[in-house]
Amino acid sequence: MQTPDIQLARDTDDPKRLALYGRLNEQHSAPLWAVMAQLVTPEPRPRSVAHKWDYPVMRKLLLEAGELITAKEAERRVLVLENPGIRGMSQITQSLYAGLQLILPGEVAPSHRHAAAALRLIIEGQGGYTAVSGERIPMSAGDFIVTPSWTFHDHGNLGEDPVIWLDGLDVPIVNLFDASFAEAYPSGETQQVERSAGDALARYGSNMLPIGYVPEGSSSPVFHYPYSRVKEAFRQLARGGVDDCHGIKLQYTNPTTGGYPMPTMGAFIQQLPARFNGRPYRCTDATVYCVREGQGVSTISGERIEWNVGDVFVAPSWSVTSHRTTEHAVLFSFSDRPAQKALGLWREQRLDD
Ligand code: GTQ
Repeated sequence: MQTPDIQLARDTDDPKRLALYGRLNEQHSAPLWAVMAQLVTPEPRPRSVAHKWDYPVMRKLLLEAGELITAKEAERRVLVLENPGIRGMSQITQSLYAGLQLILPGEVAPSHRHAAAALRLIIEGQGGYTAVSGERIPMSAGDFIVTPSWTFHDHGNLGEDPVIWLDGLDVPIVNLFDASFAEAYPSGETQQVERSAGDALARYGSNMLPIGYVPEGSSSPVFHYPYSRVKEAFRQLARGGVDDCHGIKLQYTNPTTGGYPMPTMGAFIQQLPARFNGRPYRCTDATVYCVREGQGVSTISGERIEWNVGDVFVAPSWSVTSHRTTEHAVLFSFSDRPAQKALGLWREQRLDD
């Protein structure tokens, strides 16, 4: 068998040791002591870096793509957001994929399903929908939508304007386990509509459950988390206290369990009051933010990131992060927190100013 051309361990000049390393290499083996420090690090050493994707710039490029390729031809017309520290991997963090998707009026992105779970945060446009489990979920700006693993989903735009949203998928996690499957919907481009819009939200998301309901699977039976409900909650909560790191921060839940909407990805939304000067914080889940309202500045690992509505920015694992605002702002975010918690890996730390 061909020995791959690998970098031999170089922790020494001792010719005897180097000769041993050569013979180890021939046996597809290597000395742990030469790689231990990179392998078992005292704290996270992410290759991904803090970065912001400017919405007006990305929006222009996305609309340009809209003139060059149809949603049907592309299957999904998406600009992948690639972390500058790990280019070419289709990853925004070590464990997550993110992209900006465009559907033009009258277009359909054909139905398919895959092992990877997806979440969406609608950025702009009226009249878009995602069909999941026989229900067409209407998309409004600020809505959070989940597409659990292995559920058929197609997207469409019945309105008159471009519809743009942020996609988050757990593709790198699925591929870490070499557990990827995917297939097209067997009959036609769009799935059969079997339930009226709002059915799942009424059934499972109204502080009640159908009598005799038994949870099935590990994902939320609610696929749609309308922004109008988030706003209502924030209006009420603004009368109370504000966390000194996070402002008023809520996590989206599976209402039947109180857990995360999906086993691999968690999503959050936080309201930061005007003139908020947040205390620094870090956690082991690298976090992707999308600005929903307002503007502000986040400092991530000492780097200043100024943000406005629609911008997407990412904080790597364990990077010290703080948020500041001049005006009222709302940040959506998602991460692999449920996966880390399930594996007993998640840590967080509040730091002093
Ligand atoms: O909407 O199904 O950004 O399958 C990447 C892969 C979106 C989707 C993406 C996908 C989708």
